[in-house]
Amino acid sequence: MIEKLAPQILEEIKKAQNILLHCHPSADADSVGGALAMMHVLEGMDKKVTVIRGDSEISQGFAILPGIKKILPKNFFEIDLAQFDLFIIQDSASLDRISCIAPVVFPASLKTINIDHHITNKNFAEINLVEATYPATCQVLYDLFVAWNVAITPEIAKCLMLGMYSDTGGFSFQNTKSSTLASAADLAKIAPDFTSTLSYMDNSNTPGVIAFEALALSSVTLHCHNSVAISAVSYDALQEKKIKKEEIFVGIANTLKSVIGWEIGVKMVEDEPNKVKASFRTRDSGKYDVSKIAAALGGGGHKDASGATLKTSLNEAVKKVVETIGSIYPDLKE
Ligand SMILES: [Mn+2]
Repeated sequence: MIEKLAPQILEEIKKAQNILLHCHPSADADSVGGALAMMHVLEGMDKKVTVIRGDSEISQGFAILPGIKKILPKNFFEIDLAQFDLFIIQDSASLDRISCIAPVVFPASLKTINIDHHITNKNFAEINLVEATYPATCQVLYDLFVAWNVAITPEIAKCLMLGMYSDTGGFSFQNTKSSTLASAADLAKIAPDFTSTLSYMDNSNTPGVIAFEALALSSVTLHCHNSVAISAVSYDALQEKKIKKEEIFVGIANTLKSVIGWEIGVKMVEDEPNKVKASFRTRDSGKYDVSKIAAALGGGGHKDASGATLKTSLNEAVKKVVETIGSIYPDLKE
C-alpha cells in the first residue's frame, strides 16, 4: 500500500503550502515522534508546518525530542482551520483521536491524509495509508520517507526510533518484525546517540507516576477462573493521592499480564466521575485477541494492546468488562 500511495501523498504535499499536524489525546511516543518526524521532513520541503499538541499536555518524557518546542499548545478547536490547505492525521484510528472535546468536522477546503497502523482505522480521510501489520506509525513513516527518497537526518531518525521502540514495548511485542529491526538499524546508523532519547523517556517519571503504580497494583482483582487480572482505580482514590491525569501509567496492564497464568491484564481508571478508561493487554494474542474485547466495548486497538472508554461507575464497568470477555471467549466465562 505504501508503494501505491507514496506518490499520491507526495503530490498532495507538493500542492499544499500550509500543513497541519497533530498529536492524539494522551499522546504517546509514536504520536509525538511521528508528528515531529513528519514536521522535519515537510520543513525540508520548504512547507509551512504547524503541529498542535491536541487535547492533552505533552509528557515530560518527550522533552528531548528534536523540534518538541515547536509544538503549539492548542487543540483542534483552538486553531483557524481556514489557514491550512492540508491536514496529515497520524496514528489515529478515528476522528475522536484528533479531539474528544467535540465532534471533529473538516472544512471542505481542507485536504486530509490519514497515516496509521491501527487495524480498527475508520479510513476517514481523502487518502488513507493504513498498514495494520506495522507495529508503529513511525515504521510506516520510515518506509514512506524511503519511498520519497527523503534524506533522513539524525533529528528525524531519533523521532522515528522513539515511536518504534515505544509501540513495540522495546522491540519485544509480537508485532515486532525483522523489518522493524532493519529500519531501526538504519536509524541507529543515522543517529548513533539514539539511546539517549530512549533512556530519557524511560527515566522521566514524576513521584505521582510511582504513587499511581502503587495504587493500581494494590487494586488488583482476579476474574474468569483467575485468568484475567483487573486493576480498577476510582476517581476518589486518584483525588485522595493527588495523582494527575498525565501520571496515570498505561504500563500497568503489561505488568499484570507478565504474571504466568494471568492471560489478560486490564487497567481500569475512573479518571473523571463515571468515565472509566480501560486498557487491555494479553500474554498471547493468538489465543486472546484483545482488539475484539475493546471493539465490543466501543473502543479499538491492536490484537495485543487495545483500549475502550466506559461511561459508567467503576463497579459497573468492571462487571461489563468481565461479561464481555466471557461472551467473546467462552472458556473465560465465569
Ligand atoms: Mn501507534
